[in-house]
Amino acid sequence: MSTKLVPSLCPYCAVGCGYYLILERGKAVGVEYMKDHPASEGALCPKGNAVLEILNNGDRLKYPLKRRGDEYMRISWEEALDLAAEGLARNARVNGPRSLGFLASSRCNNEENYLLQKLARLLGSPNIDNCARLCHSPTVVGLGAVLGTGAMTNNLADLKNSGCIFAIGTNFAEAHPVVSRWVQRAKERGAKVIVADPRITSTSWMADLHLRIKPGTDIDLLRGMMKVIVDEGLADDKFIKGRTEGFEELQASLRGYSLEKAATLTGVPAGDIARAARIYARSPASSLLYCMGITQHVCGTDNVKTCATLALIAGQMGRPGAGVWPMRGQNNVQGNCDMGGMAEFYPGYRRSSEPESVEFFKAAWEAEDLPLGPGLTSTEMTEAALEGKIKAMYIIGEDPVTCDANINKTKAALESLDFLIVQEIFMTATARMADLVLPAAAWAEKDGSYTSMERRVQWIYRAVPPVGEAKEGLWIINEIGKRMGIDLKGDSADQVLKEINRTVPQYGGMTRERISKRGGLLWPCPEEGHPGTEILHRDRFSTPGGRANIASVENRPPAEETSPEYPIILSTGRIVVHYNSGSMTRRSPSLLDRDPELYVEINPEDAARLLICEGDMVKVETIRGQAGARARVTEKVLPGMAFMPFHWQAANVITSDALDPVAKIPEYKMAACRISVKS
Ligand SMILES: Nc1nc2c(c(=O)[nH]1)N[C@H]1C(S)=C(S)[C@@H](COP(=O)(O)OP(=O)(O)OC[C@H]3O[C@@H](n4cnc5c(=O)[nH]c(N)nc54)[C@H](O)[C@@H]3O)O[C@H]1N2
Ligand SMILES: Nc1nc2c(c(=O)[nH]1)N[C@H]1C(S)=C(S)[C@@H](COP(=O)(O)OP(=O)(O)OC[C@H]3O[C@@H](n4cnc5c(=O)[nH]c(N)nc54)[C@H](O)[C@@H]3O)O[C@H]1N2
Ligand code: SF4
Ligand SMILES: [Mo]
Repeated sequence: MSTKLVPSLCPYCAVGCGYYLILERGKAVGVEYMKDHPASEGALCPKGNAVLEILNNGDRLKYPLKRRGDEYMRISWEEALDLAAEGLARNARVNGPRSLGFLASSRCNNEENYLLQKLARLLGSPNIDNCARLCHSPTVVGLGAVLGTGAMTNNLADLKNSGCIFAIGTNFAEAHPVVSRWVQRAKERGAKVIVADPRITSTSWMADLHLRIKPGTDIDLLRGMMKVIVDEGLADDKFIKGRTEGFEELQASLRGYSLEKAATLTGVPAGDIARAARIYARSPASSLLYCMGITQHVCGTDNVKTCATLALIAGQMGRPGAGVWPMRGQNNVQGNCDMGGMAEFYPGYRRSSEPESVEFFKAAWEAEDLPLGPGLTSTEMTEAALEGKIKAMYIIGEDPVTCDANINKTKAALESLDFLIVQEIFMTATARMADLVLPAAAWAEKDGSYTSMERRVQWIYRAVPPVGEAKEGLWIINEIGKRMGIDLKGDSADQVLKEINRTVPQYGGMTRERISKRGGLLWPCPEEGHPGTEILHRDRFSTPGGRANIASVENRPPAEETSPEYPIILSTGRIVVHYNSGSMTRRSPSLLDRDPELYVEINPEDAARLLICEGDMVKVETIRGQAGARARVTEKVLPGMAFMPFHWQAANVITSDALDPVAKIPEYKMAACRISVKS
C-alpha cells in the first residue's frame, strides 16, 4: 500500500501549528507530527490532534442547497451560482451596491479573502468585514495608532528569550496551548511569569505572580504599574527620548494618580502591583502578551494602547524577548486583515477612507470606480439590516448567529434580509437562515496561504479532493464574479498570490516557492530575496514619523454595571477542547466527549447564597434573555462573578452588545446577570 505524507496546517487557532497528513490511497487516514516546524516543533493540542474527525466528518456539507420554506433542496452548481449572482445583482440594482454586505472568513486562506473583498469592492460595496471585529479590531486600530503596525511585534519562539512574561487578559494555556511550550522554555531559563486575570486559569497556574484583577479595570492596573515605573526611576529615558512621543502628557496624567488608588480600583494588592511593575521593567527583556480580556470591552482600544504604552516607557520593545504579543485568534485572522477583509482597510492596510487607496486599486484592478470607505463593520451591518439599509449578504465561514453578542438581534437582522448566501463546511445556525448554502472545500482540500499570529505566512497544497460536490472557495467566488460580468482574475490560488505580491507591500517577496518551504516567511517581506522579519520596530516604528505615540488614557466604566436585580458580572470565553461557535468541535467526538455541555462557573459564596449546588441546572439571565447551563461551583471565579464558555449557542443570547466606540467590538467580557436554579 502506498503511504504518502503531505505537509498541512492546523485549521483552528492562529499559532499555525504544522503537521503531516498521512494519505493512503488518496484518503487522509492519520496525522504525523512535524518536529521541525519553527512554531510548534511537532506539538499539537487536542484540537490539532483531532483534525481528521472534522475533515472526514459525515456531517460535512456536500451539495449546494436552496431553501424552500423550511426545507433545503439539493441543486446543481450551475443553478446555485446563477442564484447567487442574481440575488446580489438584484439588490445592487434595486437598493444600490451599498445594500450589499460581505463577511470574509478568517478560517479561509489569504487568496480566498483577497478575492472576496475584491468582489465586494468591484460591485461597489465598501461593506466587507470579518470576525476580527469581535476579536482584535482594537489591536488593528489601537496598536496601529501607537506603533504604526497592529500586529505581533516578535515571533513566538522568541518568547524563550524573555526574562519576564507579562500575560494580561490571555488564557493561552487553553486558547493557544502550544505557546505554553515557549513560555515554559523561558521559565526553564529563569523567566518570571506574571498573569493578570480575574479567574484562576490553566495559564495562571504557570504564574509566579497572579494579579486577580477586577474585570474591566486593566487601565487602572497598567497605570498603577506605570506610576511605579516612573516614580522609581525605572522608565527607560533613552528609549523614551529617542523613539517615542507623548511622554510628558503621560507624566502629567499620572501626577494625580497613586498606587493605592490603583489597588482600590483593581482589587489587586498595592504590593503586588509594585512587584509586577519592578519585575517587568527591570528584566533585561520583557514580553507583554494580551488577548480578549483586554480587547472585548467598551474600552478595548484604550486597553490595547495602554498595554503598548507600558512596554514603551519601560523600553521593552524592538529587541529579542522584548515586545508586545497580541495573541490573534483564528488560523488566518491576521491574513484576512492583511488582505483588506476589514471595513477600514483596502489590502495592505491602505485606509479605505483615503482617496489615494481608491486610486491605487482602481489602477491595480483596472476598475472605473471603487467605493470610498469606511464601510460598515459587521456589528454595524447588523444594525443597518434592521434599518433596511443592508438587504443582501454573502457570508463565508462565519457563524454570527452563534458568535455575535446578543444573537437575537443578529437573527432578526438576518431574517430581515432579502437574500442571504452562506458558504460553509457544516450546516451552522447561520447557514440555517440562508436562502442559499454553498458547500466549501476545507483547508486540506485546497491550495493557498495562511498567516499566523506571528505574521508567519505558510502555503499548503491540496492534500485530498473536496468531499461530495464541495468546491474551493476561490472557485466559487470567481464564478459568481463571472456571472456578474466581473473578471476577478482568480482562476488559481497561485494567480491570486501573484496579485497579492504586487498590491500588498508586506507580501511583496512572498512567492509560492518561498512560502511553501517549512515555516514559510514572516512579513514584512517586501521583495524576493528578503529574508522576512522576525522582530518589528528594531530601529524605527512604522508610524509616519518613525516614532511611537505614547497614549495617556483613563479608564471608563463598563457599559453594564451590576444592580440588585442583576447582581453578578458574567464573563464569557474559551475552553481548550471547544472552538468558537463549536460548529466543528461539537462534531468532533473525542473533543465533545471531554466537555459535552454548556456550563457556568459560580463562586461558592454566591452558590451558597443562591442555594445552588454543583451539577444543578441553572438559569442565567440578563436583560436580553436567558441561558440554561450546568452549575460548576468553584473558586476559580471571584465572588460576584460568573464565567461561561460561549461554544454553545445559548451563551450569546445573554451577552452584551455594547460597543467600543472606535473599534466597534462588543463587550463580551462583562454583562450583568442573575442566576437561579432552573425549576
Ligand atoms: N480552545 C480554543 N482556542 C481558541 C479559541 C477557542 O474558541 N477555543 N478561539 C480562538 C480565538 S478566535 C481567539 S480570539 C483566542 C482568544 O483567546 P483568549 O483571549 O486567551 O481567551 P478568552 O477565554 O476569551 O479570554 C482570556 C482571559 O481573559 C480573562 N478576562 C476576562 N475579563 C478580563 C478583564 O477585564 N481583564 C483581564 N486582564 N482579563 C480578563 C478571562 O478570565 C480569560 O481567562 O483564542 C483562540 N483559540
Ligand atoms: N460570548 C462570546 N462570544 C464571542 C467571543 C467571546 O469571547 N465570548 N469571542 C469572539 C471572537 S474573538 C471571535 S473570533 C468570534 C468567532 O466567530 P466565528 O468566526 O463566527 O466563529 P467560528 O466558529 O470560528 O466560525 C467559523 C466558521 O467557519 C467554518 N469553516 C471552517 N473552515 C472553513 C473553510 O475552509 N471554508 C468555509 N467556507 N468555512 C469554513 C466553520 O465551520 C465555522 O462555522 O466569536 C466571538 N464571539
Ligand atoms: S495550538 Fe492552535 S494551531 Fe496548534 S494544534 Fe492547537 S488549535 Fe491547532
Ligand atoms: Mo477571535
